[in-house]
Amino acid sequence: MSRQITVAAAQLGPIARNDSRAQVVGRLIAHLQEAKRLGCDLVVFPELALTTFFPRWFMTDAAEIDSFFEHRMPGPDTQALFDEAKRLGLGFSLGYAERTPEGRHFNTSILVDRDGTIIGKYRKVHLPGHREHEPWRRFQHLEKRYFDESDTGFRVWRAFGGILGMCICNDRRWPETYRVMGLQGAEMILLGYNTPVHNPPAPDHDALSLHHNTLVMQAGAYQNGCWVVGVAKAGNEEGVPMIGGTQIIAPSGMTVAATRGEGDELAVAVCDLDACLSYKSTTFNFAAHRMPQHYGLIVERRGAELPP
Ligand code: CDT
Repeated sequence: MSRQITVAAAQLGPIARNDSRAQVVGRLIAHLQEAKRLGCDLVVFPELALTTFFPRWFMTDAAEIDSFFEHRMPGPDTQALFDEAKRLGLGFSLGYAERTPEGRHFNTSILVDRDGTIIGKYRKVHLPGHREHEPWRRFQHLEKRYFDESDTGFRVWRAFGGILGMCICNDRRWPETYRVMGLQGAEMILLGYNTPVHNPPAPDHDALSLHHNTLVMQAGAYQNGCWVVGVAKAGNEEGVPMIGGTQIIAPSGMTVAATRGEGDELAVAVCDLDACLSYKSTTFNFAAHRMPQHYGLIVERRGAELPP
C-alpha cells in the first residue's frame, strides 16, 4: 500500500452568524470537488467549520446556544457532505460543535474514511478563554462556558495507510498534545483552528500571532517526527479578524504548502509518511533517548511552583 497521502488543508474564510448550514456545507463541498480535481486523498477542514465562531458572544438562552451545535453526525444538513465525499472517494476531517444525546457539549473533530464511515472522534482537551461575561474585552472567548471537558484525550487511528491523530486549535500550543500522540506512533496530526489576531488579555502578542502559529506546529512536527496539517478559519468574521496561516508541515519541521490569503483556499501537498522514519529512528527515537523518569512533574503538577 502506498505510504503517500495527498492532503488538502481546506482553509475557510469567515462564516457569518446568519449563514445557513446549507450555505456552509456548499462551501465545504466546493473544497472537496477542487481537492478531487487536484488528486487529493484527504481533506482537512477547520475547527467549528459549520458555523461562525460563536464563543465570541455571551449567550444565556439554551436554545440559542444549541442552535450552533450538531445533534447528529451526519445530520440533515451534513449528509450531503458525507455523500459527496463518498462519491468522490475522499476522506476528510471536520471540526464541529457536538451535542450528545445526553445533552453534553463538545468541541469535536471527526475523521471520516473514503467510504463515509466515521473512524475517529476527538473532543478538544485545551479549552481556552473564560466562563463568565467579561465586558472589558472587545469580544468574548467563552469556550470554557459552552464546551465540556474532553472525555477522549489524544488518540490515533490506523487510516489512509498510516497512523493519524487529531487535535483542535489551542491544543497546538501545548507540546504535550503532540507528544501524547507521538508516543502512539502518530505519523500525521490533523488540526483546525479559529484564532483571532487580537488576544484581549495579551495584546502585545497580536503582532506575533502568525509567528506563534507556525512556531508551535513546526516544533510539534519536528519533535515527534510527524506531519502536521494546520487549517484556519480565517479573515474578518463578524468584525473580528482571524489569522490565516494554513499550512502543511513535514517531519523535518519545514512547511511544504501554505495558503496565501484569508478566504476559502486549499493548500495541497503530497505527504510521504515514510519521511517520518528518519526522525523517529534517530534524533527522536523515543525508546532509545527519552528519559521519562525525569519527566514526572509534567503529569504531577499543573501550574508552576516556584522554589522557596
Ligand atoms: N479556538 C481557539 O482555541 N482559539 C485560541 C484563541 C487564542 S487564546 C491565545 C487559540 O489558541 O488559537
